[in-house]
Amino acid sequence: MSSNSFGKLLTVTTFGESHGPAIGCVLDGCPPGLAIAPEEFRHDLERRATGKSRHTSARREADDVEILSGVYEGLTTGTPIALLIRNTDQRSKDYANIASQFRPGHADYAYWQKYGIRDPRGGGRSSARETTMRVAAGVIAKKWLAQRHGVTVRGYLSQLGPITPEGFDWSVVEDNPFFWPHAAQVPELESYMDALRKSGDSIGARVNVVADGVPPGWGEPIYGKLDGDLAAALMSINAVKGVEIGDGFAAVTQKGTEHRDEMTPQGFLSNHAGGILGGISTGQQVTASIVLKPTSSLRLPGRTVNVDGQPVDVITTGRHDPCVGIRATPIAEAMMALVLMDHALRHRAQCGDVGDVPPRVPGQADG
Ligand code: EPS
Repeated sequence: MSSNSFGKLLTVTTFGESHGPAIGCVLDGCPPGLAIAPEEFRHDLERRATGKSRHTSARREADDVEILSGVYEGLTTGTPIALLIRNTDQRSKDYANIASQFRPGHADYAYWQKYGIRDPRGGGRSSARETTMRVAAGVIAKKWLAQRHGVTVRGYLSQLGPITPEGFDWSVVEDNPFFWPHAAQVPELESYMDALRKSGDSIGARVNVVADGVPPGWGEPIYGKLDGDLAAALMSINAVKGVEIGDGFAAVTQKGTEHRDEMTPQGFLSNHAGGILGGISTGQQVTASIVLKPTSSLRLPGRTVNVDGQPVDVITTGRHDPCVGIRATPIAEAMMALVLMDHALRHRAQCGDVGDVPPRVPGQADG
């Protein structure tokens, strides 16, 4: 399988470039009978889209989804679901000057070294435009998880540069362009971003994503761990440089007595593990956190080399996000939902009848 696909029983393949005629995906392995209509993609695609606030890229795409296959009379048929979105607002001339230069911190250098050829328009395949299709595929996964298992996947921005939330309320996350969980700080975020944009620089961010309602048992030891697959899926998002599950790197200073999640007949007393033990869900909330690096496309000049290896100063013009993390929340949700749905199907395939017989008590004779 090529690396434009992921998943085992539910596989997602995306294709397309930022300035090509279209982007798309094929979602294969979705069970039949799930109702899905083109307009159901709109909400999450708009949450991710550019051009929605002054704090993101000004490119304006309609992001209208065409369902090409796998759905008949509004229901999934069990065959591959192909989704297509046509690109309509490419401005490739912005990339004329940097076609022969490498932006420091950008994938275009590594692509050039690997393939010896690249589509420089909008970053080609390395563009965040590709994440549109992950979000589209994630809409189907979110719907199936909610209907079949009552699972919900939600995220929020948990740090923007130096700013961290001073309060938390899920109900305000969707009411501001940052997915920020504390309404009183939104003006501070606006001012920070306005000053940053004026300066021409960019900034990193952190996004937290959680799944509620995940039953115990999803995830496979050893090389198909739920946390391993989640980490890979989240790390595959453009600009992600770090992934944590549960307490993540904070565990380095924790004592065992602090980190372990003690259990009572009423349930767990804490959730440092992020809802996953031994690579398998425990029935607690599944929690993950990702860090996105600051955007490398900057109008501030930087030293680099051109394709001939000559030193040059590079300036990137065009419509770029000063903080890609601002739009990353729906992408992280989609990736978590797709991994969870894949594991739900895998669990059903191997262990679907485990609950039919009582678990064997160790040491007790059969019969
Ligand atoms: C991007 C650069 C910009 C963004 C784009 C991601 O593209 P362009 O230079 O063509 O305007 O607008 O994001 C999207 C188009 C999108 O839908 O997310 C990049 O370099 O990654």
